Amino acid sequence: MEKTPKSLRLHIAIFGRTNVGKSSFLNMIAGQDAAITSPVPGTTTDVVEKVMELLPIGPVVLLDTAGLDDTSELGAKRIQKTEKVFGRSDVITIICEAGIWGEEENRIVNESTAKNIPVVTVINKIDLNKPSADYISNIRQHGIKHIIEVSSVNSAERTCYLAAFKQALIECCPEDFITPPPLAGDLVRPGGIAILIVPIDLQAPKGRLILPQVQTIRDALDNDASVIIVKEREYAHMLGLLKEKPDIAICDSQVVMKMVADTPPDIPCTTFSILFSRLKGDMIEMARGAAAIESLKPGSKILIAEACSHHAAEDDIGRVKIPRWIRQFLGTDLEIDVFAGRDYPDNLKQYSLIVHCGGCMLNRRETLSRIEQARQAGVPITNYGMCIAYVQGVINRVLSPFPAALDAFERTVKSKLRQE
Ligand SMILES: Nc1nc2c(ncn2[C@@H]2O[C@H](COP(=O)(O)OP(=O)(O)OP(=O)(O)O)[C@@H](O)[C@H]2O)c(=O)[nH]1
Ligand code: SF4
Ligand SMILES: [Mg+2]
Repeated sequence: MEKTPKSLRLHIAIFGRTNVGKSSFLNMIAGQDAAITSPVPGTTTDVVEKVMELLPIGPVVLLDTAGLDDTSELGAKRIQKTEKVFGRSDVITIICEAGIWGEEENRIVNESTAKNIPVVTVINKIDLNKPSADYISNIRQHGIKHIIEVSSVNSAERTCYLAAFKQALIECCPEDFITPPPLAGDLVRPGGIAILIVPIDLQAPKGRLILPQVQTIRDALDNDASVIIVKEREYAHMLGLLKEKPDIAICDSQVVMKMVADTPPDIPCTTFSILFSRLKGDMIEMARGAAAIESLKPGSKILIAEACSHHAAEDDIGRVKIPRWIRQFLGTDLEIDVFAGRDYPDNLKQYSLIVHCGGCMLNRRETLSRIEQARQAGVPITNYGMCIAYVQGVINRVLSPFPAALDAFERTVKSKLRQE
């Protein structure tokens, strides 16, 4: 479980004023000194991430942040970093001290409410100051149901504080963590077969499969199905050998045209990237976004957003191949910006379309938050897999295992045609 990717963990952000004991609380929960603490306000300057197993909730990441009232010279920069953490938080904990509640705490509550992120309030340092009934009822008046009282430096009581914190998390944990949307398990019957088509080209990492492939294999196995893994060249041959039709064929987007050409019409097929658009975000919104490609005009600006900053390969999918395929498809030139890593531009309105990577390293809330930012800016958003399937003319086929997404795509295409 130590190896659970970060993107699948419940992200618990720790916010509050400087010196209230945010880092001490993280250390108490983690049972080790993961973050530096000191009596000097402004000790934590960067986001500190601690991955751990918080049973029975499961794998989590605790995110310790800089205080939101930091008035030092570098304070504004730190606060900006802290605020970005909202975008990837599944649960927010506000650390406070008895008797102190003001603008900083209200800001956290308001932002969490606006983003629909559940809040747990932790009243810390109760060894110094016990909260009054009025103080607690004032917090409740802000709509906060989950309040616990701790002393982060009292290790004798750790078990008791930890239990209270877990209980609060279980009560407010987002539904998605309890029942995440399926990856591929609903597309293959117990006893059925999933064929995965995995190109082993120069970009494939040496000696291993990549995360989306591994997760899909695991999901099929969890659903008592069998998995056959082939390269694209062996796929048609393997289909010929099978006595029974597979329930689903799933390929890497880069070989989607070949997969569709080799797959008889009665075998459903899709791509890893499309599966991930459902698991991590909003598949229907991404399908609608693909329909916007057709309306791009010469000089339209496109944002290619990649969640990891990796060394760009010569024939990089985001930087080279997708821009080339879109330009070829439209027969026109376009302006293309590439953003990689945690950066996601603030001024999305300048773009006519966002094409996002599969987001396998992002957690669901972060992907949803990026989709929401696009929606608020009125910019269509799609992902690599849908974009590639669209420009290669096979999107209807690879969306057909998902009738609601296919319907959203077709309706958007029709309404765009009517507008033109
Ligand atoms: N008595 C008492 N002291 C505490 C408690 N929690 C933290 N402290 C002390 O308060 C001081 C600040 O703790 P930190 O954990 O560094 O606080 P922080 O909120 O992370 O502070 P910044 O990183 O500066 O924003 C340290 O001296 C801690 O030892 C507590 O429950 N009781
Ligand atoms: S760039 Fe996107 S799709 Fe590629 S590994 Fe990172 S998160 Fe996954
Ligand atoms: Mg700190």
